[in-house]
Amino acid sequence: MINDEAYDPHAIIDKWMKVWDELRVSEAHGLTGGHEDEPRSYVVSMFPYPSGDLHMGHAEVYSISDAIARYIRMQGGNVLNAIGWDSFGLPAENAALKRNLDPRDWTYANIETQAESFRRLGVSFDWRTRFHTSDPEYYRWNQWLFLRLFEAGLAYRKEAAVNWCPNDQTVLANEQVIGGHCERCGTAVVQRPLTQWFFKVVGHAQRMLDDMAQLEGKWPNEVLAIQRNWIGRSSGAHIDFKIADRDEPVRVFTTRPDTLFGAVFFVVAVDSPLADELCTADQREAFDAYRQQVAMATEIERLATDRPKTGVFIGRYASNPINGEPLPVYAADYVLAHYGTGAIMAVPAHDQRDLDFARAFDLPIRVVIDSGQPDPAATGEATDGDGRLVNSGDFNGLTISEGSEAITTRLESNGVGAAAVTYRWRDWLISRQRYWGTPIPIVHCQSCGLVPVPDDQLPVELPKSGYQLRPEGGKSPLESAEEWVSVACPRCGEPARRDTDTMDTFVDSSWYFLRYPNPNFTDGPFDPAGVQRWLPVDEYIGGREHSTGHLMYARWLTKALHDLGMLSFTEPFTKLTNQGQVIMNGKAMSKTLGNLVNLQEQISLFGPDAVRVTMVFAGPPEDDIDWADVSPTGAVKWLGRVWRLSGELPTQVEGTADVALRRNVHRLLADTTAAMEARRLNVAIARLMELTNVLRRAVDGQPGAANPAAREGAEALVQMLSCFAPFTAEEAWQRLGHEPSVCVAAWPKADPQLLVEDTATCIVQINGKVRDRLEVPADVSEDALRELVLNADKVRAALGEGGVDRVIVRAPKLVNIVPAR
Ligand code: ANZ
Ligand code: ZN
Repeated sequence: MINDEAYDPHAIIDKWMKVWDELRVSEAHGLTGGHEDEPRSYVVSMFPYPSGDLHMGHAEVYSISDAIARYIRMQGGNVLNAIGWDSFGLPAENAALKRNLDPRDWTYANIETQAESFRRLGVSFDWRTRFHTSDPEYYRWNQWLFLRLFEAGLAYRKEAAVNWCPNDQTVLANEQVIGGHCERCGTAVVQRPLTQWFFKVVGHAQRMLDDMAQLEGKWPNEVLAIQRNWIGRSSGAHIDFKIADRDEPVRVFTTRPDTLFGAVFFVVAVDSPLADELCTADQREAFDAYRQQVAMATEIERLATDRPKTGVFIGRYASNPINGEPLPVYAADYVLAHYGTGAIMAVPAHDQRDLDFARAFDLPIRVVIDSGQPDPAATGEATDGDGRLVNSGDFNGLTISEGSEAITTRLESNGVGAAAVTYRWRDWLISRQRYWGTPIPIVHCQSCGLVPVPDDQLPVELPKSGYQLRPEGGKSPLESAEEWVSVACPRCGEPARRDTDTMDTFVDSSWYFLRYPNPNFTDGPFDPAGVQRWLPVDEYIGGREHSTGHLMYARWLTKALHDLGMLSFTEPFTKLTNQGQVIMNGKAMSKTLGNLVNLQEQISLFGPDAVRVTMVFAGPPEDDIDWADVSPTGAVKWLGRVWRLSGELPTQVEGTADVALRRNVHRLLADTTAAMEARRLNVAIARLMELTNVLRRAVDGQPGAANPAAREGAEALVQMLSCFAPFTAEEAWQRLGHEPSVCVAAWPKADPQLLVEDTATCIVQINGKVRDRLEVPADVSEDALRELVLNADKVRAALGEGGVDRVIVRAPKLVNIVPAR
């Protein structure tokens, strides 16, 4: 059969979108119950933010996640492949301010555009899950959850230093501070104390670490390592130091209680209230000047180890609880106010930062661990090697770990210390002085204080007018929405004011996957039956850049809701796959850089399937894709070859199936399956390309298009292809004579019998004398066998430099070599 029609990737889009909708091929069975016999699989890719139309990055994530979803579905899984939108956030508000529009209009128009693009990309979402976090029906439950956390003491308000741009008169999110400067105007950002809302996440730090045991081997190691590091567990001791003329002792955290005898001075964070309180009158002027200077530096600058150490003596002395020695108290910026207790005992001999400080301020240096390393006072290098305690009274001679334990025990029995663990992780600051987010459901009453909005008054909807109000002076735009702000106190009825902050959008995204199974549920944030059925998420797909943010928050909230009795599991995402970024000439794509590649344009040039295949074939999912290095033309050609092939196979097969071809087909089928299982999707595509070549040769030569093995191979190829190129696969399936849809066909299975390679023993003779025996494939070709034999070690050794005159090959059993003379 000759086929000279051309493959047109565009002609088939509308046709198959319609068929799929009619057949509901992408829908999960039994969203909130039923179909229990089908193994269920819940696939979620991090939901999109509607900043415009879909971009190349979206195309990558959803090409990957959809291939996974389709694969599991073909393996007989009942797949819920969910979609929704993360639709609150700053870009909408900024765009709206610029154009004087309601952010709703901008947001919801973008969502419609993206939804249409997803359909045209052929992503097999179950559209029944769809919701948007900016819908009052969704953020109502954000507020409800906030109130449950508030009641449980997990949401609280406190004063905290936040990023402040003195020029724009506004608070900035960390992401808006670029190298210490305001993203918009370039002014140096300063820290400013404001009263903010926090979620108390740190109390779960240890469980966040312990529960990683559930994720080991299923999440990328790198993400787990990043999270471990971010939580930053340190163990050691709390030690209380008495301060002259102060009742309360000051507590420090140390990882090295064994070095207590080496403490020669004491440091408090310059920006802590404690420093301010301890400073004596005659040191006041110097202290204030120093504090002012430090306020200009960022935390990153302050932590840099290579900075010269600065500080100021504040006129007081602390007493070492182990021996009563007086230690001068300094305020310095290398001690952070919010880590540990904000105060340290300084041991210059064994801590580099303390040593740098001691040398700058001419303070004594006392070695208390004999590690055999050179004297720190002479070298300027603190010693941190293993060794035994010296200059430490009756603890001399103990090892570091024995000394730590013994000193901690002594302190404990004297009531001035205890073993302790600290974490670097901080509580989550969730309030934003922004309009386009979930209003915090709290009323401030003069007499009752913080009063929760009663559940039956939720949602507290955003006032329609608020968007016109610019953030000013660190105040939320909502503060000027006077009519909205003034309410009667829900408790006493007196005039009161609403909280005018909105929640960080990461609150919205830390539980959205719980609502997908029943997005219209009205009795709670999520339907327990749906959660019971689908959760936890089996396959979660998204970027590694969310390691310390979203992925931490979602894990934390899951634990908090578990503790509140709302969830039965403690980890939300069983398996995580990271995808890389799509870049251009080594740089992130962006409008300002002018290197933005438009997805719709690529689709109209090459068709959705070729774009999808290109994305997945470019490398392992977690690698970045440089669009400058790839081109969908190769994918278009390949898809065209599959399509042509599918039109060349007669429906009537003839003869017996060719065994060699079947072996080849089944080997590639097994390899593709293994690659899919390992989520090496690029490798799976490579195998399918190989299979296409094998089939092309078979159809053009032996055993020919009518052989049953050719059809078997082509059907398997098209079925597997449907994970990556659903439109082309569907069309090819039809050309092969099948009813739609290939997406609900089963994944083909490799016949294990065809995978065992038959082998034969080949005898190698040189001049008629047996020199070697080789195990070779039973169906080895003469050429391949000649190669094998001539490269065998023994044969090469026997032949030496002389070369070969003649080789007589009788595949697979015998090869006779006549050497050159
Ligand atoms: C005495 C000491 C002796 C220390 C020694 C270290 C070595 P990690 O591992 O990061 O938790 N430290 C404690 N609180 C601090 C703060 N707010 N700002 C800056 N540094 C602080 O480090 C804990 C160690 O860092 C603590 O142990 C303390 O110095 C310092 F040979 O105490 B160490
Ligand atoms: Zn009141």
